Amino acid sequence: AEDGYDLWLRYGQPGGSAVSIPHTSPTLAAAAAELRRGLPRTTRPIVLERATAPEVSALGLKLGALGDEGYAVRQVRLGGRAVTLVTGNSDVAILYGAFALIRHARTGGNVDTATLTSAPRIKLRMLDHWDNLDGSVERGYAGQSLWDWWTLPDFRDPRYVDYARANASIGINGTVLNNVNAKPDSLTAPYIAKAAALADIFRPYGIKVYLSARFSAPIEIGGLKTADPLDPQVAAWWKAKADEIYRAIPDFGGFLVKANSEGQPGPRDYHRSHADGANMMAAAVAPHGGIVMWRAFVYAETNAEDRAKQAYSEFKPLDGTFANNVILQVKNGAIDFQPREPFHPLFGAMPKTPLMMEFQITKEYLGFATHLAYLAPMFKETLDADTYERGPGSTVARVIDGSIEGHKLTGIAGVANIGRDRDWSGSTFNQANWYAFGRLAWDPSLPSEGIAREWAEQTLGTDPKVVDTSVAMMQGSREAVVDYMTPLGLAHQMSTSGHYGPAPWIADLKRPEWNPVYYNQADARGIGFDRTATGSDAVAQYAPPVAKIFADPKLTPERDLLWFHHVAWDRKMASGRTLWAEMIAHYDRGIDYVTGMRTRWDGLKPLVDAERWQKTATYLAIQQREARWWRDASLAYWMSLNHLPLPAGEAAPE
Ligand code: GCW
Repeated sequence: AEDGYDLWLRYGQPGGSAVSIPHTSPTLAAAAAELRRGLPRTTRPIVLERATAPEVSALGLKLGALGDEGYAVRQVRLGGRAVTLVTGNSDVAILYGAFALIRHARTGGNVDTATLTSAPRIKLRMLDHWDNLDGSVERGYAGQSLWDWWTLPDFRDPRYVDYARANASIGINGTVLNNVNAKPDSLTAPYIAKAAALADIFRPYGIKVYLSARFSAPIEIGGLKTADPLDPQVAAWWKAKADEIYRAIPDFGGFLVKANSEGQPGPRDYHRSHADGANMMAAAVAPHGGIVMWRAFVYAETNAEDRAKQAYSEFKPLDGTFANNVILQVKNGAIDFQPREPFHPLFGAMPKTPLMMEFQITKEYLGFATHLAYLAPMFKETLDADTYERGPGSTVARVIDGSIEGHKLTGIAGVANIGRDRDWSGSTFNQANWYAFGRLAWDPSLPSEGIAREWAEQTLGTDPKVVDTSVAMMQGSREAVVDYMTPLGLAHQMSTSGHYGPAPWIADLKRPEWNPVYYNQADARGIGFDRTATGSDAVAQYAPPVAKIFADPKLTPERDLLWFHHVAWDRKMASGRTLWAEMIAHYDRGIDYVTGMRTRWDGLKPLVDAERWQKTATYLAIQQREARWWRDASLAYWMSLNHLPLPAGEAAPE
């Protein structure tokens, strides 16, 4: 049975191409094995060799700027034979080239004539696992953690290799093994040994291991009285800890830190700044070439400021004070991975600090594993947004690829949607989000539809009907979720803590910013959060040309309207409808889209293997039922406030 285990690496019968590696290494051996398994039989032999090897450099190929990781595939004559050469400046680059060639072949390209050239635009392309040491995964919907901490480091589950293969095939080069809500134990000797075993497995695939570090670890496992970053004993403890880790993992990537956020300890506990904390830890890993990824996701119980403003307020004044091996990790939006958020105001606001993107691949707020939502259009929406940091064209993508300010340290992270389920991600279509994240991390300018197409061709087969139908389903699926959950700029209406299902009425949780009513601000008169000068003035955190648009309800795109404005129920929208009628139209449109996906998927029944077809069909039925639940529950609550009737022709909530 087809259980989805092979992800997009469904090779079928090996073609048995002739592949040679004049100089071998574990990475090149892996690349050759992949080509032998993954390619159809080719006419020309394939040679994997570095660009600096004499026989390759003698060819005088114009390879452009490949950097350390970029690859080139060329048809050349080597040693008197016509061959397909896969080359680059490192073995990992060649591995990426091998996977690109397989992708080329499996999406209809001809290997014997292939000419491919590509280099990643972003240096750190990371998966962040929110995996706990007890095997659970925070916001994970694909089963238990992949990491079997209990049997590591001795037992090296072959699945770890498949994880590395899948990631290398899309260019991911780093993995944070453990949850940002970190337990200090992850930094103890036994866990360092476990992490080292994983690092050994991932190394040939170009993947470095990183760990989330708990700021108070010097107290909890070091026996110190304080974790004050300016205390010399604390700094010395982290230095010794880093040295210990690097003895076990010589190419350890560094630390990811969630500090003073949602109850996590941090430098603010000692009245020190986030820069004090980050720089102290950065100094510990710097001698080894390590980095610190410091998260900007902060908001505090004691802070009455609009939650959407707090990260900017905290971090913007620190611009220019971070050590050069620190990178600030900023979520795509200012609240928390909602189905739609305007881009985070920190992008474009800290020119002297490298900022990396944090996307969420796991669908915490988009229906968990069950709802079908292809996230590339959402990722692209943020990456393509213009910050105006240095005038028009200063897109978020150009902030994070370092090109605006010339930063060398650049990065993008996705919170993984991976677990021990046979299909890794909880559903077939969720695999596409892992895939799309990797492809966009490599090149943020790739079109989301093109990514969907190549994913579908490799995952579901090349039958044009299957591919076209799947791509058509995927492309609008995230917008459908926005429509039936939180249309027109609404956010955080999910039931609190679980984040599943509608609960716009919740008002009684102890922290105001945990309550959906805080975000919708709905009342008899209207709905939406006033973030203009008459409200929280969050709009002022954007560059003036952007702020000008978001400050004016007439200029604000309707998709973001209720994020920035409190709007009367009878406001006239672009369609000519009132806001109330427009909201209903969006809820309905979302449901209709899901109904359409069901119909389309039904048409593929004869063309997709039974197991994956059935699971998807069942999930779509759940999604349709829950899309209606979202509309009906939301409308019932809005109607209890506005006392407006449903427009003529609209069925009453079931
Ligand atoms: O998205 C929210 C989640 C928390 C998460 C937190 C964070 C890891 O609800 O589960 O904790 O953000 O990003 O730190």
